[in-house]
Amino acid sequence: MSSGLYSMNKRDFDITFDPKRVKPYGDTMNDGKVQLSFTLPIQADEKAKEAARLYAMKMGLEEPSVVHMMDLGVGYSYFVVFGNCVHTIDVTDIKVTKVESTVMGMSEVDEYIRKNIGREVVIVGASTGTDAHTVGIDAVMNMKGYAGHYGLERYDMIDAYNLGSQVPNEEFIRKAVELKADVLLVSQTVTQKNVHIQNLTNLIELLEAEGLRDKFIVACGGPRISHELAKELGYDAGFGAGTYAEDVASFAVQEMVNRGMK
Ligand code: B12
Repeated sequence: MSSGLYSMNKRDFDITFDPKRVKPYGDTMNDGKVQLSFTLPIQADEKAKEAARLYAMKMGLEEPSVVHMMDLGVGYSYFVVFGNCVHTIDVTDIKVTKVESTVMGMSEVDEYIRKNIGREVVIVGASTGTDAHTVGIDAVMNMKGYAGHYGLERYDMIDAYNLGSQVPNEEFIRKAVELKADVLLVSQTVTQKNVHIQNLTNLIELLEAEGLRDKFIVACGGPRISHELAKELGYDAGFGAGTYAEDVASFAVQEMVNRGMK
């Protein structure tokens, strides 16, 4: 039987979901359909289109089809390609390290603090080191928040201090001690040359050297931060893209209670 895009080959009839052999879903189970986009440093023409198709085939896609080509200027072309993936993934064998806390809403967090801590929780945050990006830490801390989720400044029972960006680690620690912080929040966006790893590591080393590490809950976040990475670097938790204030607030207050911090 021919193997055209809409032909009835074996895969079209295979509607069985097997968690040990998961494939991308297009319009039938296990069809493996994916869409990808990339740029080639060659002039956009028929030859470039064929180069894109052959390249997708070399990447392991079956029946690749170039559905869009765009001229990006002299000597560059952009493509969108559809194709069928043959690889499968065993999702029963995947282990992820994730933040273990129950996410509560803003008023629930306030109520939890009133009931279990009995005073305002002091949270100090900054984008540290040379990192100039403020939008991430603002999203979590600012009164107006992000995507309809209020930031920590809005919480009745949280005293939130956003120190802004490019805050040296030494200055961050000094301010945290001065404000009697319970929780430190670090934002890192730039990851070029692993600058975030160096900076995040340096903060923990400084805290340890000053005997302060255990005095604070320390969490970090950013588009390329995972909980796993954060734990590896000595943080209590790490938060990635799509985090809201309530995610980190819930973690921090529950962790404070677990540790008996009052
Ligand atoms: C806006 C922006 C800027 C603005 C920043 C303005 C400002 N006041 O922040 C300006 C123009 C200044 C800028 C500068 C630079 N930028 Co810039 N910038 C961006 C851009 C377009 C958007 C970032 C953003 O605001 N995202 C929106 C926020 C809401 O998302 P977020 O940061 O991921 O935050 C969320 C989560 O990650 C999490 N989170 C973040 N922090 C924290 C902290 C905690 C504790 C928690 C719990 C959660 C959390 O919660 C947030 C909400 O969900 C990105 C590209 C992109 N589209 O992402 C590039 C980007 C981040 N920039 C980049 C670069 C390289 C730079 C420069 C180095 C460029 C240069 N050569 O000068 C400089 C940085 C200089 C420096 N010293 O830092 C690169 C980073 C590449 C890398 N991996 O390192 C990107 C990805 C662009 C790119 N594709 O190359 N940038």
